[in-house]
Amino acid sequence: MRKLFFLLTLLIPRALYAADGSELWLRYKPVDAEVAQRRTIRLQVNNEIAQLAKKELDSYWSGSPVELRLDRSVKRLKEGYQIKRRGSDLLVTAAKPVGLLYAAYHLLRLQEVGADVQNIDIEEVPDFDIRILNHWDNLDGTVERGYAGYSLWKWDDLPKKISPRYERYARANASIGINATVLNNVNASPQILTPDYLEKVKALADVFRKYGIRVYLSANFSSPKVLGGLADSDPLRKEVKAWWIAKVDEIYKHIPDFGGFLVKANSEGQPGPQDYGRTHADGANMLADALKPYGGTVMWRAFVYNPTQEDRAKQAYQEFVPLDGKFRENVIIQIKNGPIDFQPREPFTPVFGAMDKTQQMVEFQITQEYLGFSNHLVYLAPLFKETLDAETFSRGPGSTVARITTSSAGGSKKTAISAVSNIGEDDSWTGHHFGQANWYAFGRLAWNHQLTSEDIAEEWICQTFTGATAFREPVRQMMMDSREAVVDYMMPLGLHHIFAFDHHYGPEPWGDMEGGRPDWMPWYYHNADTTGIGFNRTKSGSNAVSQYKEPLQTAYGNLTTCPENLLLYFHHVSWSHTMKSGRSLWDELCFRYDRGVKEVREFQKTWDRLESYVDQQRFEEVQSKLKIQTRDAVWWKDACLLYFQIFAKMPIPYELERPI
Ligand code: GCW
Repeated sequence: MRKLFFLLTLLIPRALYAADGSELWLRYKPVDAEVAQRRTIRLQVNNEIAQLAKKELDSYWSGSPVELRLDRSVKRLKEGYQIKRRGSDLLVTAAKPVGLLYAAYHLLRLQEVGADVQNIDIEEVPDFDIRILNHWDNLDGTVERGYAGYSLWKWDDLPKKISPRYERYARANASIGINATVLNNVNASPQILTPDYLEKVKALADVFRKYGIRVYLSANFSSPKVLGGLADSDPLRKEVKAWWIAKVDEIYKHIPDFGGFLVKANSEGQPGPQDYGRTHADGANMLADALKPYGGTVMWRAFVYNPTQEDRAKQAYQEFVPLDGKFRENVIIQIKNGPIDFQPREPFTPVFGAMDKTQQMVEFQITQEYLGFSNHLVYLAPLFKETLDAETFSRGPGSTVARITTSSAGGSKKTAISAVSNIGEDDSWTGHHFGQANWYAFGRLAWNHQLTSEDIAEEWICQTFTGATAFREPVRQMMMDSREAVVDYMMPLGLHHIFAFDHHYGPEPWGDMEGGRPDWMPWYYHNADTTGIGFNRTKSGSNAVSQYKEPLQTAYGNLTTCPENLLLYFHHVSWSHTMKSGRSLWDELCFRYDRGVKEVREFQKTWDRLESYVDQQRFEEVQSKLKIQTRDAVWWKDACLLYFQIFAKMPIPYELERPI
């Protein structure tokens, strides 16, 4: 009998869910006829998005009756909503139809996590106006830095054939408040702006619109020359401006709510205004002027660096800060969270807060280019929050990156936040089931950056797997520990960019290419020699610290006050330097690498213990990824320690595991 009972408990949770992860966190159970009878979902307005809100609740909401009300006069709500109890009903008010849709997903989320809505009285307004995914999807179906299969967008089938996945994609985004998407890679093919492709883009925009999602495109700065046959693409030339104006008109004829352009210019070989002796502002403003009559926005990236003598970490600041105040109102400078490139840990980019008269936005990377691709379980909410909560001191204490990027300096300026997507055509959407949590977390933080990483993880776990305490708590803990674990086994203490050349998967601290670009070589970043290790960015080195406001400049610049988790980012430190733990730097490095490996082994054990709570397929898929992660962690530890030991000339402490 007991055995039978045990077998049943194994079967029940598994039977409830789809096995391949394709439903993401949207695993609502359809309500039965009795519930549908008992509660009504009332809606007065006749609007497609509002109807969708009603439909979602009709299908899945099993609580009290709901009245969905549109009140355009409550302007402060923007895309937000209020949910209140009125007698036995719930009253939902929004200023825009999409607010009703977001409220519907809010209610369903509360239902899934088992929250009490008896005395509900909430008002939610998104922190950022534009909450946007960047797809680095190429027109040939490949995805740059994509680890979840080919692109979702089937360009050859569009516009005639509409994959059902487009709508599922839009719904998933709407459920977490994402309201915009850039369809194509920032290394943009000019072809995306041809009439044929605009038809295809229009077909996607038509699907996304009813979920409140606007389409943006990455534009290649040479498009006038390549597509229009002009002699060049000089932004100050009359014909070039006219070409863009006509192109923008054409786009809006197809897509009346087109969002605008994302541009990577004069970066890693991409064309840009500097090709013609013009500035980033000249380039961005020309596009902004063309978009302005339609309310469109230019997101102009600050990810620029060249193989000069100058420290790569300083270059975005040097190119952009002098242009402060020169950009049009509808230009937003899109800045990667860290000065180098989406590393496991970097300080925040000092451009944040250094351009008071210019709208700025963060670019995060959800796809794990530098974090073990879709093989490693790394929950990114803590990383995102580390940047958003970073204190820049630009306008005194409290000037966090979040505060700077959520406040627009008046006028018609919009605020925005972006992240490079990890989505592909894989059944699980993201390659790793836990990669879904990072898509989810980005959306939730873009809506409310004050949510805690723990709370977001809880929500996601309850909706994606189960709310059972015995499952939820250890999984949440594993997620919370995962970011520090990856820092430990890849690049502790402020080490950065010691990845294998080009693909960025494994370690290659020894990497050096005769005649190659020095700023693409790991040695450039770790500078290990017999005296020590680390990049000297203090006054006696590249002086990148000078780009930070006081008191950060002094704190980072001083060996004793620099946070240890950024030590080797800012300092070249002697191997025998005494760390806060009392260990030498070398021993500390060994200890951290070893700790990273141990942590991932714990993740394996945690997951194995939870087998009975997860369907077989997802259980095994996560289990096998954790095996890869553990092997990779050992590989990282051994490779880095054995290599650095050549310089440190010190033994690996005996209590730690020997390299294999
Ligand atoms: O992180 C680096 C990537 C490139 C990427 C570039 C960028 C799209 O290695 O693949 O190109 O950054 O952000 O522009």
